[in-house]
Order: sequence, then structure tokens, then C-alpha cells
Amino acid sequence: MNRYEEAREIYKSFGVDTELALSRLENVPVSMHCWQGDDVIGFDNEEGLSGGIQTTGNYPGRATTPEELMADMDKAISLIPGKKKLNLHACYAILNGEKADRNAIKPKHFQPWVDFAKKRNLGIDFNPTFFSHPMVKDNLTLSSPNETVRKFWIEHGKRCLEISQYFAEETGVPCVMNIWIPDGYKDIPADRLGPRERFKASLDEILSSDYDTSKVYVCLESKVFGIGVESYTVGSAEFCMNYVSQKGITPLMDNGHYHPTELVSDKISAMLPFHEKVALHVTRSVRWDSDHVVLFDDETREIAKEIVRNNALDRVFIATDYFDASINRISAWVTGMRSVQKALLFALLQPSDKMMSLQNEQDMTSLMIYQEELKTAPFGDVWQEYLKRQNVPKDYLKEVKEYEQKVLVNR
Ligand code: RNT
Ligand code: ZN
Repeated sequence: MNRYEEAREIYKSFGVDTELALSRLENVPVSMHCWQGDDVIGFDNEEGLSGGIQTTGNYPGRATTPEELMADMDKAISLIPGKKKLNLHACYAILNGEKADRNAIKPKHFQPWVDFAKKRNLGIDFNPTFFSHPMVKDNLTLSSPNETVRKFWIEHGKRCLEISQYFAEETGVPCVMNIWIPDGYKDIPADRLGPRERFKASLDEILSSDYDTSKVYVCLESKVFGIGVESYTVGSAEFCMNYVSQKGITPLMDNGHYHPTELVSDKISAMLPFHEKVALHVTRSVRWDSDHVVLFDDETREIAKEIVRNNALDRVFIATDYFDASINRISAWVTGMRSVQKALLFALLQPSDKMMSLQNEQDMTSLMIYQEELKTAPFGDVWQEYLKRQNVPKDYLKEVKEYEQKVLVNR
């Protein structure tokens, strides 16, 4: 027996079918964020990153053109097992010298991305970019008291809805379009209600445009605070939760956007009874919303367990969202994407039904022991088998280093 076969037997003794787990895993799409490749800069502006988020580090080789970014994504994709989706931001529009501001972008500015996705059989998700732009005035966009500013960003939202629907129609896969705004105040505001009323009205206006809800899932992402906007965030958790419920759109939870002792893994089951779909930004927050590379850590595993054991693999949109400029960016993509998939496999290898009945029988003693035993079951051997079947190398470091020497250092 090889290691995988032995592992299969051990899992069998827990009542777990590793073959079933492997075949389920390969069909779970994970949406890969393009913005890890260029430190969230994009191609449509000369501005640095703003909006209360920040990349740190200056590792060589940042992608600076669409061709470079696509080549880097291709390299990463070749090292990531499983089903992927492409997650784009509006600032990655490919304008080819044309003047089209955020309120004037059209599907055609994303056609090269559609070609890229189609060739690789990927669906596309999308995000309006409400940051890194001169029309962000005093850290405000859709909630600004300035009508011209609001109008500009409302139009941007509408443009993005049209582009999202174009992605869905071209790829045949529904597009998840996520709205996140950086709006807030560094210091204590005098009016907390006004900005939220304006944000609500702006969202209403964006959503009043005619779009096909079977093709575009609009999400709203909440946040607790950002750099330079520490005292007040317009799109807080309560605001966003109420808004999505009222409008029947999809909540998006980023696990960097809560107080450090709050866990998104616990929130998933609080959202599922009320929403057809729930969207996630999987990240790793170190002390704050630092957007470190996702690892195979406790909370990532716990999030995956909640998706799997609640039978919600087809109800939860899983996307990565982090940006580390201090390490090789291809490696950052691969490590983070692999970590999400590892966590999903780990979750698929849990005898969830058995453990749920232990809980219902109030046999918490057995449940504790079961859970502890499973932590040291030969998970690694099943993971290696998955990599083998998916035809991706176990040792991606070597490939990443070679690509660095051949391509990245020459930029
Ligand atoms: C920011 C949000 C948002 C961004 C991306 C780039 O705090 O997490 O999702 O990270 O849109
Ligand atoms: Zn996010």
C-alpha cells in the first residue's frame, strides 16, 4: 500500500470516504484576486493605492502591464490545483491609450480579460474600484455630501453592473460583483447618519439599473475601519447586513473586517438561514486588516468546515483577498489559493454527520476526542494525492524561483 492508500483506510475507520472528498473538492471554484500581482495598482490611473488599505514591501517583479499580469497569473494558475475563477477590479481596465474614466468604462475595455478567461475556462468576478482615484474626495465616494462626487461613483457602479453582466454572458458563468467603498472619517464625525443615508440612496440608484439577477450576484462588503479612517466607517457591518437583507442582494464578509476576536467562521451559519448566497473574502489579518497571505491556519480551516458541514459549497462564493508586496507575488498567490483548498479538503475529510449527532446526543466528551483525533489523521497524504491527480507540482517553490530568475528580476 502506498501512503495515500493507507490514509484512505485510516479515514475509512472514521467513516470518511477520501475519494468522495477528492472528487467534491475539484468542483469547488475559488475566485483568485488579480490584485496580488501588482500591489492593487491597476492600469487606469497614475495614483498610488489609497482608500485605507495598504500594501507593504517592494519585492522585485511587480506586474506593470496587462501582459505581465496575465503571464504571472498564468504561472500561478499552473501551480494551483482545482477549479478557479478570475477576480478583477475595475481599475484593471485595458484602455490602450483611450480616455475612459471610471464613469465611462465599457465592456470592451475588458475584452482581453474575457479572452484570457475563456481560453482557460474560467468564470469572472468583478469589483467596482471606489479608491485610488482623484474623485475620491476626503475619503468619500458614494456617501459624499458633494453631489458631483456621488454622481460620478454611482455612474461607476452602473458601468460595472453592465460589465459584470457582459462577463457572465461571455463566460456562461454568473459574475459575483462586489461593492466595497472606503468611506469614513479619521476622527469623530458630527453626523453619522447623513453619510449612511447618502450611501443607501446611492446604492439604491446603482441597483435601479436594469441587470439580470440570474447573471450578476451583487454583493456588499462591510468593514470595521481603515488606515486614516479609524473613527467611523460608513459601510459598517450593521449597515451592510441590513441593506443586503432589504434589497435581496448578497452579503460579503471579509475576515479582516471585524474586531480581532470576532470570527467569520461563526458568522457564516448566522447568515445562511437568511440568504440564498453568502460571499467571502478569505484573507489573514494579523492584528488588523493587514491582508497577509492566507495560510492553512485554524480560522481558515474553521471557515471551510462551516461551508462544508452546512452543505453550503454551492451557496458560498469563496474569493481570496490579500496583498503582500514583501515576498514573491506568484508564491503569495499560490500559497494563499492552495491554503483555501487545503482547508476545504480538510473540511471534506471530517465525519460531519457523525460529529453533529454526537453534539445532538450531548456527548461532548466523544466529540472533543473525535475532533482532536482528526487533527492528526494523515491529511497530508490525501493532499499530496490531490496535487498528483491535478497535475500540479508538489514543489512549487522551485518553479516560482525559476520564474523569478527568468522573468521577474528582469522587469
Ligand atoms: C478592503 C476590502 C476590499 C479590497 C479589494 C481590493 O478593505 O477588503 O475587498 O481589499 O477590493
Ligand atoms: Zn475584501
